[in-house]
Amino acid sequence: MSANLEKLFQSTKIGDIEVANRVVMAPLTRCRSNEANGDIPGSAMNIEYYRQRSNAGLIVSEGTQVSPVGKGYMATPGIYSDAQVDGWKPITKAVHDAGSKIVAQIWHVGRITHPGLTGGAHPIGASAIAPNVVAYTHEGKVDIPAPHALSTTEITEVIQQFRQAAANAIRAGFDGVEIHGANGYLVDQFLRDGTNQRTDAYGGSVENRCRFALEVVDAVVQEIGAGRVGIRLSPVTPFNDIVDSNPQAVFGHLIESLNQRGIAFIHFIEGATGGPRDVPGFDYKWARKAFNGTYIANNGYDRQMAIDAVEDDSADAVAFGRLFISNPDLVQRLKANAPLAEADPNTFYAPGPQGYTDYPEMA
Ligand code: 8OZ
Repeated sequence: MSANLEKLFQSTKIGDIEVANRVVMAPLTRCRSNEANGDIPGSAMNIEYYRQRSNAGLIVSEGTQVSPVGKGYMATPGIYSDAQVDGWKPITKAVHDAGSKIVAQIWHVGRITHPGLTGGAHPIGASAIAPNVVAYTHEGKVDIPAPHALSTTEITEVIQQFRQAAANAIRAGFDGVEIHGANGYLVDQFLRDGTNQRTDAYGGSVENRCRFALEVVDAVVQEIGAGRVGIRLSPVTPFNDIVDSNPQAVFGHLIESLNQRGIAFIHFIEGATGGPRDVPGFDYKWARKAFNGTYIANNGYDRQMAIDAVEDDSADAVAFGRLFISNPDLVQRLKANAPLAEADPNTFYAPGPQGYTDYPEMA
């Protein structure tokens, strides 16, 4: 190892997962699965996209829904059917062949969807409160109805879907899973008092609002082992119309409870998702010290910020999203301090290879 190789580029272990460097590819919704056949990933183009980015120490897959009603956008992949599991296999193989590791981001959108995306099923949520956001269906932009508030029996069924998704991820060749607990989707909807007004064991107190997240974690840990489980959290993001009166209290309790489970990592979106980092309401430095597992930092990092964060121990690893869209060889570029290409938002969710597999490697 070269004496001046920054720690960001040095190998480490994230739980049970050995990674070649501490650069993580963030989960990125790209809407390019085979929707007509049942939300199946694994086209030649999908394989090539992940293969190109296998210089990351760890790849977090795009969000992959744990059930049909857990889907909130067109052409996102699932991980509940055998055909979807088979679809993921060549992707995980290509990533491993290139020397990288990949975890599946297992995802339920909860109230952030519309029957036009779920095969007609009505959206579900912690409480029957409609989000002030729109859904994009094949019929265009539509308002979202208030979700059906899950009964406790239905909560148990959803937890079982997360457990099955984790088992499926391992069958598909993934190294583990990241539970999507961020950005106003189902797990987050249970955590927050803006979206959770339940009066049963899953609502009210901070402990009760954390119950669903922790039961999902426990089920997934039981299925695949704590060393292969992480969770993504966004304590202060306003994304998807999510609010809470005291994020420090909720996420403080959650992190201390996650410590008891010994999970591999927490992946923090620091600040507003894809926006400003300096949003008050949560102390990441406290979280970094309080959590015993790997701290993956995300949101608006550039090269120097990432190098400094790992060097000064405010993070173990740093995840990049948009930069990985437009720089397939991001780790090589960061190592060389080479210029970085800008991503074109017009092709983030467009079908086809344009803006997906056609960003060139550096000259
Ligand atoms: C952007 C567009 C669609 C989905 C998230 C899964 O925010 C997403 C997402 C982001 O975590």
